[in-house]
Amino acid sequence: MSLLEFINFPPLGDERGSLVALEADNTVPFDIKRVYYIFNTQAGVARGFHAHHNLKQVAVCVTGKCRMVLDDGKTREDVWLDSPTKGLLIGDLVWREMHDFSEDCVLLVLASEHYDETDYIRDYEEFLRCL
Ligand code: T46
Repeated sequence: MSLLEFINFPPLGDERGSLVALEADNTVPFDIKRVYYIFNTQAGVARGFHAHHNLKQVAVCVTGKCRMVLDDGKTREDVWLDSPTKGLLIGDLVWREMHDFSEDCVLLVLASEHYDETDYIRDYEEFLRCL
């Protein structure tokens, strides 16, 4: 089974343009406790390189693109997030890296929990031990 679980957000809108609605427990399969976005990532910079003990997230590039790598300790897969209607669901205990940000990239992330630094696993060997 693939690690890549997508959520296709239906584009709403009309002749004026498009709109995407992200709704907790509906288009997003959890209660959203936190929203953050990553922008202005400098050329050649990669981010992430960690996993979480207890955090579900949906990531979507609302503009621009970046390449998301997911790794569950057995399989490593990557995907371009390059559409404001393409969400990627990231579950617990999945190592993630973000690479190849376009200059205009805005990566929006919806999270199931409040920010908690103790939830991060930032060492890959420790991540493997947690599985
Ligand atoms: C993830 C990927 C996709 C906060 O204070 N509150 C927050 O909610 C977040 C997300 C971060 N921060 C602080 C912690 C650091 O001082 O912002 C700084 C940058 O965070 P970090 O280095 O963790 O950023 P990324 O891009 O490596 O990872 C982030 C999320 O932290 C992470 O949960 O899954 O994006």
